[in-house]
Amino acid sequence: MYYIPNFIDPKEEAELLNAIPSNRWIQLQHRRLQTHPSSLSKSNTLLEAPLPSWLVNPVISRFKSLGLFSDSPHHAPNHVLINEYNPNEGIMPHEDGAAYYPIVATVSLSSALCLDVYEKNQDGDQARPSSTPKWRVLQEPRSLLITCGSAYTDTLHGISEAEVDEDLGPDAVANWTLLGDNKVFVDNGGQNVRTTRISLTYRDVLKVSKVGARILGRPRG
Ligand SMILES: O=C(O)CCC(=O)C(=O)O
Repeated sequence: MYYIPNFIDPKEEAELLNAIPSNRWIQLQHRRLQTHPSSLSKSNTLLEAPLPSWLVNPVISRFKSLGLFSDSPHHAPNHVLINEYNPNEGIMPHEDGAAYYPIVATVSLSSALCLDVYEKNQDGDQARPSSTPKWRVLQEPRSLLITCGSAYTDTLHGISEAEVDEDLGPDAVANWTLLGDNKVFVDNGGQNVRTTRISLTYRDVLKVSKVGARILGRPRG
């Protein structure tokens, strides 16, 4: 995993938050989700369509200058999941799976929280919700977290349903020395009081169907 604080600036963060359409949310049990440009089919196939421009600039342009996704099949993300978590909401430990090339780039907006990372256990791949994460990654607003390689294939990740992330410090947070401002958490007694956080997770879906383009391109008569 790689962590880059202040990947976007506060103005870019505000523009992204403004651009997220209010009518695309799907309410799940413990978070809200939207999928761009569309959801995958049952066979994990994406119908080819461009991402909206507000998801491309400035984020994907900046990925390109860092060489991110340069090895992936489409050389750029083609799919973005947007998750919104209120305090006390989270996501169960899971892996992102084989639909995607093994790299996910996550831009965090609005609030900090900890991502819990679990090693897959030997008899199966499910972490028990009660098990202790092997690593905690503190994601500040405007940061970028890149998960790739064995971090993608050999671990699970989740977010606890907490109002406050506790015990934050150099021993407990894997990216402590990389944070943009770890003093904020020191000054707050090692706590992060969560507000609503939105994450943009950029991915490259392996299977893309060009059916839409072919129908439009079919000659008449
Ligand atoms: O919000 C996050 O940072 C994690 C999202 C996630 O795990 C997922 O969309 O699969």
